Amino acid sequence: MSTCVCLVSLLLLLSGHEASRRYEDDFYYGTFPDGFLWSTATAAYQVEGAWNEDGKGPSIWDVYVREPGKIVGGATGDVSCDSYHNYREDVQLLKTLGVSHYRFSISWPRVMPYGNGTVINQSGLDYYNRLINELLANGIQPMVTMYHWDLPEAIEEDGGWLNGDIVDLFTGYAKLCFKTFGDRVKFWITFNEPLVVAVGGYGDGGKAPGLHQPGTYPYIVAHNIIKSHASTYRLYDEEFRALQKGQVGITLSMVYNQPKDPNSAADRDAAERASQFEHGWFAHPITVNGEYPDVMRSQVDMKSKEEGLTTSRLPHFTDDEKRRINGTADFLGLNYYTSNLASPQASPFNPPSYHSDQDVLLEQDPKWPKSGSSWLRYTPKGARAVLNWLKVTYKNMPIYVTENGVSDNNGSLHDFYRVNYYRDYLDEMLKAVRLDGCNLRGYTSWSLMDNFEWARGYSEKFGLHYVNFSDPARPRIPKDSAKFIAQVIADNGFKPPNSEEHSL
Ligand code: PNW
Repeated sequence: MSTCVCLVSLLLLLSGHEASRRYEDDFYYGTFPDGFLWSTATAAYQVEGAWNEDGKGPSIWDVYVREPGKIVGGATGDVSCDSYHNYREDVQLLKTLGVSHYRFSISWPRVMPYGNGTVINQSGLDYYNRLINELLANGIQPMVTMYHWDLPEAIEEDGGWLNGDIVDLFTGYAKLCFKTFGDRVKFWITFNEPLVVAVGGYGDGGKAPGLHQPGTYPYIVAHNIIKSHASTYRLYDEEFRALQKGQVGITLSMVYNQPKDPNSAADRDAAERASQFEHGWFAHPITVNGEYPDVMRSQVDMKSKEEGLTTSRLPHFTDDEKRRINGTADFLGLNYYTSNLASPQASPFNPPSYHSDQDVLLEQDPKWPKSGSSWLRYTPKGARAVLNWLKVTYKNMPIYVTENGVSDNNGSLHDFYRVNYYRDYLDEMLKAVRLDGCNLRGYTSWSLMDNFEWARGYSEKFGLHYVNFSDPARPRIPKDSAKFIAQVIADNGFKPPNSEEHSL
């Protein structure tokens, strides 16, 4: 009897203590909740091609890829997968995968060649109408990103995201999208990864338009993106929501910042600081209180002062703007690929940059398995951890994984490492839902097919389908990972190996 009581209390103690780490090293069999959304993704510049066809205006990427030395192999997205002409085939691939949704983006300069209302390109609108109608005819719902990095070049010539006029221009473009497609599109993502636009495009210059002012531009760009997002959300509320009944959110790229030594308070603080700079930068004003995270405000204010500046490099929202910005996401989109180890690092303030403002050293463990991209290592546990971080930090608001995937450099059809990656990452997400109560509503793989991987050209491939880029017809062939994902979707998760219906 007393042994029994002892055992029970020991078990209780252990389960309480270990609750957040249940099944940490085990595979967990189970299914996602009913109604879980399954999707796969592409982006306009990465797949469409037809860069100057039928009245499309140039985007900053059409210009950037023509600058010598910017893109591996001098590649461009001029043709890429040629989805502009092959979209019917794309929809058939989606049908075979069994997805409920398809995430694609609209190219702003394809529908507004100058980015403003002076010219509306009907041929561009027709293309997206054809794609949306083809999806719906095949039982697939569109999930639409309005901005996946391809700004109209005409707007960049007026300062792009650095010029506050862009807020009204973007809202005008968003209005055209809601008006034209909103009868059929119920899932809107205003921006894909604003951090990459701000830091990659205007801070370190590795992405279009390739500007390099790392201490100031990223903060100005992000400020204008947040205002554009909020203005678009308010527009939907005021003019479209009652009739169209869709949802509007924003997608953030989230590396999971893990304390280098979990037992060190300084490392835990560093990890939290990095996460607030990366994710809180956008999620905090939009979902918490209309302001940047406290730690970001204090760090950048302090560094600005040290440099002798009289105003902070991190701008302020007015009270009116704060009210307008707070509460403008029906969901957060999460792009999760990899993790970092965080520890404190006192950075010199000269030269100031978004990175040095954080006083954090971010690195990866060389033992983590590599991929075809230098920044991406196999870190499935971060998927569960980042979902738990979001749950705690943003009051368990609805989350959709809007990208997750892995690259190689050869486009192999027998991509067992990608199958392993998807299986392990998805299983960690399943644990987050079933064991930790995270509010994850859907999952999107990146990508439907191999495509133009920005500055890496065609040298890094993320596709579930192989694309032959030397064949003018751009044929697509399913990889083993496509069959695997189709099975997971059919099972809505992972059935135990002895389950009768399991057909793998
Ligand atoms: C995403 N990170 O970018 C983009 O949305 C896609 O267009 C792109 O093709 C895909 O990932 C693969 O690179 C990311 O640092 C940029 O973790 C940075 C990170 C993740 C994704």
